[in-house]
Amino acid sequence: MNEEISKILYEIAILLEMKGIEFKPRAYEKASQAIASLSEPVESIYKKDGLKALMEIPGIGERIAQKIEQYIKTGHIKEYESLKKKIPVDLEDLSSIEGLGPKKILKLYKLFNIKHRKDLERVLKSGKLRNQPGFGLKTEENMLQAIKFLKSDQGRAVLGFAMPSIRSLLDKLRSVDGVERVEIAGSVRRMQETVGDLDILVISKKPEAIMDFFTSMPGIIKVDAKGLTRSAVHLGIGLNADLRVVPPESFGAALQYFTGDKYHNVAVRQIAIKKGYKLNEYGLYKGKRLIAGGTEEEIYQKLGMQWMPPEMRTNTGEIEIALNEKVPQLIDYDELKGDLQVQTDWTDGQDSIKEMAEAAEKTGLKYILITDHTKSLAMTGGSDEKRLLKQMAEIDKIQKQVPGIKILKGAEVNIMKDGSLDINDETLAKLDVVGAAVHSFFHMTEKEMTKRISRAIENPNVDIIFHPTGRVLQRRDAYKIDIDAVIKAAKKTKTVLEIDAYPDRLDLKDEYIRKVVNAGVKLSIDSDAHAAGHFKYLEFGIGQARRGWATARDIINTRSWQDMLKCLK
Ligand code: DGT
Ligand code: CA
Ligand code: CA
Ligand code: ZN
Repeated sequence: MNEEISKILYEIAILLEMKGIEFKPRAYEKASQAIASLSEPVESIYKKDGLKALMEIPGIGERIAQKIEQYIKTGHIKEYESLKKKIPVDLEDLSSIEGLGPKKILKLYKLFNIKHRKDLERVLKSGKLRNQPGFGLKTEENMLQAIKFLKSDQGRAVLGFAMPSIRSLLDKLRSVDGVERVEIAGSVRRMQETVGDLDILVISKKPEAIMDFFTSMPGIIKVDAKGLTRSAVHLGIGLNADLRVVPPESFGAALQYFTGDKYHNVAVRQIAIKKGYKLNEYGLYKGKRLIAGGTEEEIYQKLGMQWMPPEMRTNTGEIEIALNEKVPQLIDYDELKGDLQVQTDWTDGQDSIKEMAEAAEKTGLKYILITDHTKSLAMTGGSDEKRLLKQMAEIDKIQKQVPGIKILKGAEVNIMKDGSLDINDETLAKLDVVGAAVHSFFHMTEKEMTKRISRAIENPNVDIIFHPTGRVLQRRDAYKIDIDAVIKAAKKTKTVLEIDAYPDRLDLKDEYIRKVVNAGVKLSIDSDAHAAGHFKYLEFGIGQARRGWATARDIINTRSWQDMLKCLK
């Protein structure tokens, strides 16, 4: 129910914004986020103490609590339905198109009766839109591109968002009678950004019991296959899953094979053939004799290779370094000490500075950098110079209440179209760490965008470039940029480049991380948290760093905050 209510509140926010109503949309948006991040069902909160209990949820006021109550009691919210009657558009469908905000959606509905993505595509292709004020040929191209992008990525899930469901599935499987071991292989184990399906391997004394359980779990949409060694189902979370029961003596071979990726496997198999072996998902064989199979380590060892972390297995050079025993010591999942991109309710974050600090401390972090948005991002309520100074004073006060974690002062300063910043240098110089990022004018030539970001890099106050390529998975491509030139500028000025760990950003991507590491430029891994529950996303930034072969030394926030500051320009 939380998900439904959260979605409706969010849609009310958009519908109100369409009508040009002020402030109220923001309240609904916050309430929507608050409901989405609850760890218990909202109806059980309501059961405890009614309306009063609902109002105790941070971000929920009396009016919105009444709406939620109405939904719990009747299954709908009247205001939503009357708004929806006036503007009957498929908001979820349309607002997933990059560049299409509430105002434009409304305009499209009024002009051409566009309710769905399909309608929009038709009108775009007819060329009718380009003559309308506020649209034009460029917008038309961008929107068509965005639609194409959405289509190409369908059927894959963003790993960081799907991971909690994946883990809870694995835990359920672990508790089934007879099960001795459960591992996830495939793209999930390699920590790929998005995953197509789940490849689960199991050792069990009672294959029948695990297969019965797997194919009859609640929420399953369809069973594609059911056998004693393999079953396949469509999970309700929008993913397919394969489960294989494997004998213990083959488990390592199966894990190696189903972890992939395909290109890595092909290369490893060729090495096996060259040595006179045969390698498949059951084991490494000399003729008919099993040489290795129980663990991955013994298979790689017999092939004269070092074992390497799954994140590296893409056949892009890892085979050679494994043969030469030069596999790097990648950054580990427990090595981050701080988080250098954290938003609060001073701008578009959901929780207060104190709540963010406490949540970060709970996840084991020693420091966070508060980086709220700045003034040219009006929709987030970005801070100007005066408000930044006020926030710094506030941080000093809050610091005393949370002695277990250091709160550093920073900002996510907006990089303007010409590469200048929207906060003056005098104020920036007072912050502990300054992050700068592009949030607008994405469609520039490569040359213009490179110049724009290089100019920001050259500002002596800019320490880190946040999400350096601006992509959002399944939503928009990176802007055009000459990454080598950006890395060179960062090197010259000692500017740090970020790996934004937010699951649908993961920006920089792995290929670029390797370039940064090779150039000896430093990186940070930051959650880009907009709520207390978001620090858990750091894991996926670390996974991304590992896929880019980064070590702890390459990442500045593996250090204490004092040593981290010494890495800055
Ligand atoms: P996904 O599911 O698209 O996110 O990516 P993967 O890597 O999980 O791919 P999937 O599920 O098709 O297959 C799981 C693993 O099985 C894959 O990583 C490597 C292995 N595999 C699949 N097809 C082939 C193949 O044609 N040749 C070899 N050598 N291995 C394969
Ligand atoms: Ca897979
Ligand atoms: Ca598969
Ligand atoms: Zn933000």
